[in-house]
Amino acid sequence: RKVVFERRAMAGSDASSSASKSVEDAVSGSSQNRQPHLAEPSSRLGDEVVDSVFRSQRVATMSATAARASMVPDLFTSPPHIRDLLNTQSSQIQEETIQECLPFLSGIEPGASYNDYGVPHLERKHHIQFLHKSLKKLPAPYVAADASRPWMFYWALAGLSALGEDISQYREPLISTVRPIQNVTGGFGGGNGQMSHLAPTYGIVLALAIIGGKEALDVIDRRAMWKWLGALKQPDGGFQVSVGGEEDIRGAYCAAVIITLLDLPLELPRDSPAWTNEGATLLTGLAEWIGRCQTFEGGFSGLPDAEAHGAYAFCGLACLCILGDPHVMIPKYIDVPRLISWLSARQYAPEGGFSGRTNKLVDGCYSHWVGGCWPLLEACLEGPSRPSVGESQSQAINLYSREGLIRYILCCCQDRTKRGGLRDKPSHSSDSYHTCYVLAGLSSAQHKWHFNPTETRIETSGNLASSYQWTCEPFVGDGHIYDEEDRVGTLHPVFVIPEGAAEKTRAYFVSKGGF
Ligand code: FPP
Ligand code: K
Ligand code: ZN
Repeated sequence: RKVVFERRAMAGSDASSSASKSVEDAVSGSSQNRQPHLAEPSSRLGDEVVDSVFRSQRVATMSATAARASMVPDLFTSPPHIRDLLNTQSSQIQEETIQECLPFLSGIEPGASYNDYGVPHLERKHHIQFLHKSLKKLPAPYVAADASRPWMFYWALAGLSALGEDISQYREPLISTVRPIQNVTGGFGGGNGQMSHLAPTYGIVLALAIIGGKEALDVIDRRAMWKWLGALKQPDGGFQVSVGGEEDIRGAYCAAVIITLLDLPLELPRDSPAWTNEGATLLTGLAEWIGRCQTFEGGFSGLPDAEAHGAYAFCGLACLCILGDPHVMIPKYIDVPRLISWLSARQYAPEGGFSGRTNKLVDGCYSHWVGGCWPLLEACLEGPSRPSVGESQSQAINLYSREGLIRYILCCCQDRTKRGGLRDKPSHSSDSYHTCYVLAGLSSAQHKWHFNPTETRIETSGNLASSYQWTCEPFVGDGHIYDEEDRVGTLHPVFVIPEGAAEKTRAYFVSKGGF
């Protein structure tokens, strides 16, 4: 690999480079203690002397660990070249985060097993066990997460599916658990007796779609759902998340997912706050409303005129990709170059992962919220795929470092103890939310999606049929730094459920027809 050769050459010729330091640190295992940024001239000179005197000895005793570290490009083992010199709490915790991640990225964890690229394997068995456990009885402190139970069904089922695990054992318990959470006035709450909210409704609809089958899908009262969505639709085009609740871009995305998967009619109920005698629908003004969420930075905020955040970028882009074809809808409503600029600034080095917003820290869950934006944007720029997708990968547009993301995920986000699960960053505990979205990010980095209307799998004559026209293949090219055994399953780039599940759900409701 080009970068590795460069670094080896530098270690032989210019001992003051940080590259030679990182190999040395890898040998001594002292990366954690390195104070990389303001390297004082005196200690640098010291390093040079030590380096030249002991180089031959060091090479002779170079352990397997150091050999491994030398497989990792400098970009992921050295402190960044450009640093924030303004000392604030933000710049301090950024520096701490780099120091926290470097030992994991350098492949120097003792006793861990690494591949030829200095990347640890996916601890599939432990992550599967972790997710199964998350669906059993939880410790008392989880009472605070009671209203998030529907999300937990989705996170575990999506994660287990991505890991290749059979989930059919959960069909009956899921059906009997979610049935009483549905309200007769439409939608699902966070638990029994709670008012309906778009977030848990989205989680339950996706969980039922993953589990699949007539009995599961028939739990959903589509007519009541349609009435309730009418009550949430606002005259300015957006959706409230609950009746009288906040109007935000989560609501827009969740509503669009539900409308298309359940193939609901678009006409507004007569008592909707958005009803007009000009025939406004559930979708009127929605794309324009999302366009208003793009901020001066280029990202998306939760509602117009607020701060851009990665989670909202995914909601906005995925919603536009439900409302129409990516290459049509995204450029029509969004300043694409400005969005690419903001999204690109979310990927950090040496960490390799994504942050959620300007001046904040990398976090594993943004592997999906930010990482999941790339396939949608790449499809926007590439346009509809021609039939021979396999050949087109060499000309495919790649907007981010898949290698960086995969390194962050496999090196920093895995709890590699027997607890398993994936996490925000090494200092944080694994949980099912991060497990789901880190795996979703890994899946998307390992695959190449095409918006491919010529290979449509279902009848597209109905409303909102764009999102059933995606096809996928393994990604080939730069960033293939994992072994085949560490590949995870494919998740639909818009719905984030296993490939095929959205198509089946939609087909089932289309075949059922109106209500
Ligand atoms: C900031 O948290 C996080 C947000 C402002 C939004 C989070 C929203 C989601 C993750 C999902 C929304 C999507 C749906 C479909 C409901 P923080 O300040 O703890 O994190 P940060 O420092 O990384 O910004
Ligand atoms: K965070
Ligand atoms: Zn997170």
